[in-house]
Amino acid sequence: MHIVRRISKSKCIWALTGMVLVCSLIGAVICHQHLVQRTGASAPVGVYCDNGIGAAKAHARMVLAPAHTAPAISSATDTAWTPKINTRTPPGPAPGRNGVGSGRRILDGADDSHMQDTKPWHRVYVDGFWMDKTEVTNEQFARFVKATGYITVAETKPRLEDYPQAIPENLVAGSVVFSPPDHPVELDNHFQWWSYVPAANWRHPEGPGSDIKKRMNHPVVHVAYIDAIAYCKWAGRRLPTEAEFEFASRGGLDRKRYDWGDDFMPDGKHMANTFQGHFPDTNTGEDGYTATAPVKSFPANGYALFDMAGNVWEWTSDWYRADYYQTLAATGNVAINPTGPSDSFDPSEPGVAKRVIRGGSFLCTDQYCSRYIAGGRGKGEPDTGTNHLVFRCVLTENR
Ligand SMILES: [Ca+2]
Repeated sequence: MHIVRRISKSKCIWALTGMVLVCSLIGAVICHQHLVQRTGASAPVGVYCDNGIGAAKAHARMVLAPAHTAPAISSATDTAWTPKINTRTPPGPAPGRNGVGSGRRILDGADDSHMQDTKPWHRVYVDGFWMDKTEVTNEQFARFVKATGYITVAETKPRLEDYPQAIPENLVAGSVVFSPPDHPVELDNHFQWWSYVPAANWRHPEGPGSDIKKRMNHPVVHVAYIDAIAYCKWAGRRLPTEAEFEFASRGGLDRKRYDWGDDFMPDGKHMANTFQGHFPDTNTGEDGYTATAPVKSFPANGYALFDMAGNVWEWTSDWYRADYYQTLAATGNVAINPTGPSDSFDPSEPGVAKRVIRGGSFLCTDQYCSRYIAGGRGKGEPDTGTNHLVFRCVLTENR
């Protein structure tokens, strides 16, 4: 009963807070829709690892995406894009990328009581591919922008025709930034630590007044899914599927809790950039970082890939469905190069189409969310980035 009451309280607070925030931005009509939508949520406290993603959209809830379809952002949007999987092994060494096996059979999933969407274990086969050794950095993304003139979603003023229910003056470019309170708070209302910041984008991660001059080797942040797709296409690569990401992140290990084994801190050593202290108000940074870390700051995994867990979440190309692993397992077969479900459904936020994100971030802690574990899954709306979400690309011979 305690659990039931707690969830109910959480839902009420969430809805009320969301109502206040949304009302202040786009008015009571959208607010009502938002409230109605939110009160259908049923996920318990502690599983909202993608709160930043969901909160991002709360700055206006300007797009109420129809269920199971990709949000329409612009003519350049390619959210329905599905990667082509090759059947051949990696072609050999390539600068900045590492080969990730081929013809290997693994088990995907995780055994964690708080992560029902990671169950059950199921068998997966992926062909070999190449993967960027690191998350895409500010320096790399800057080269892409310089070459193409690309403007990210966060830098773009939302168009009224895309958000016809919004009040025009509230259509301002920006993104969601982790803005922790200075005191302990209940973990049932993520609006206490996420804020929509006008003019926050990859060049200004914390908003106006911040910059990336000393962070060029940090992962680029505030990149939406479509931004990631654009970068990978420009680079002649693509985003990894969720199965490819998990295959790569496990580094050849089988059913270990973490990418590096079963001990979170072997020999007392931090193996990934996560959150230490008391979430969300006190980040002690015992691992050396209270926000993003330069790539390669922590040991590589068994495939010589860095930061596959922690630091920042990473986009994959799969749609998110909480029941996807159940569907795969029910076939009784090995899933061959799975590319995700054909549609998206998140029980905690019905009607909002999401892509899978992986790896967890510098904000992950077992006090709230420990989805940096191998097999941990996250989800995010394709047109939304935050300051703890990036991507990396993979390469196959036929892309
Ligand atoms: Ca940290």
